[in-house]
Amino acid sequence: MRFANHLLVGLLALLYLSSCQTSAPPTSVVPPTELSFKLHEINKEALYSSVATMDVDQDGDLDIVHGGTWYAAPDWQAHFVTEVEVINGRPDGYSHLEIDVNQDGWQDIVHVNFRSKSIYWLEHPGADLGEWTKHIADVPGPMETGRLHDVDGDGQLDLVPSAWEFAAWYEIVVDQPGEKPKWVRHEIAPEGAGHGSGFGDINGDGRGDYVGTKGWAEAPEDPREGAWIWHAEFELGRTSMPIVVADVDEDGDSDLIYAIGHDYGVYWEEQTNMDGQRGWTKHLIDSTWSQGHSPLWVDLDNNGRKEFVAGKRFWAHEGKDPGAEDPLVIYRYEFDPEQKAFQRYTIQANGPAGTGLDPKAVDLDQDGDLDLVLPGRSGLYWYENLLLNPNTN
Ligand SMILES: [Ca+2]
Ligand SMILES: [Ca+2]
Ligand SMILES: [Ca+2]
Ligand SMILES: [Ca+2]
Repeated sequence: MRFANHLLVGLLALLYLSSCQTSAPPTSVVPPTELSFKLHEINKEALYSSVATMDVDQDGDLDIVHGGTWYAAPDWQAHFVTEVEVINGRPDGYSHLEIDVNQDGWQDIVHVNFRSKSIYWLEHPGADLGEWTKHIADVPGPMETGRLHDVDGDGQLDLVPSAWEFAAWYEIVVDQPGEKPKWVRHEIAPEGAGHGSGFGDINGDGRGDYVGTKGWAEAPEDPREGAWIWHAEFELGRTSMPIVVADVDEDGDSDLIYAIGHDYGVYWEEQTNMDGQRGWTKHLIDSTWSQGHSPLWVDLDNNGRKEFVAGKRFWAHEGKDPGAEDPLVIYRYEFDPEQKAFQRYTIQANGPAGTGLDPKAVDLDQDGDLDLVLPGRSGLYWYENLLLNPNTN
């Protein structure tokens, strides 16, 4: 009996350990791996700048929503979502943020827009998979795109738009699941307006701060009510969206990584501390390609260290941006602490995919590695990461 108990305890411990191994991040970082990617074309005629990945029909695999169409996995059969407004030749939908806005159990999509200056959400129709319903949340002014973050730390995602004329965040309040949500706007700091923004804990107090191109806004104890404190500490230029906030050099403080949105240059801004005085040192990562408008911060080679994944946004300004005619490239950059520099790895050397305004890194084929789903004016594609299960297709 005692032996059986020991056996049971041992089995439970084994089960616990194996469950930890699948869910917890690796305890140590290993050297980066060269990766291969397989290109899949979903619709080369598609034009929308953003993409969402979600299980639209709740059959267990991840589908793709792109503007007025959703594509059902695994054969990407096209289905109607809704008519998307086209303004001066550009469709709305400058972000495709997956979130169950009304908490009815079906994921909806939030579009944050430049030309219509609006934030709206497309309500998932539910089990009948009919047309999605558009609900305007606010019309606050032109926005490059937006991202979801838990700004107030209540466990619910909030919307942080990247706006030219204001800096604010939106809390989505749902009193009863399925009821109409309220969008509550909270001001951050007017100085945070501009081309590019980010969100993350800059000063290490555990609260997420807002990063603009000319400084950062320190979150108050209650981000809903208190005043955000502006710190004009750097000048980044017209950056990507997002500006990634992460401890690049692993020395305990948060640094910034970004590309220039409509020109050449990828940089990181190192946070420094001299006698208690915070400072920032700019480092060039790559000057060879332009229009890195929409980077991601993800671990594609599963080695425990995230990479800055960035590529060109195709035809951002109809060919008027510097380098617009250059090859459509996509790279990932992983920091090497020994060299104190980023190492570059190629994902795409010359087209066809661009990164648009809201690309996604997600394990689309559910084989254990992150794949890339890439929207833009050169079409809709996905890159299958061949790190794991490379011979299944
Ligand atoms: Ca919903
Ligand atoms: Ca650091
Ligand atoms: Ca990595
Ligand atoms: Ca995968």
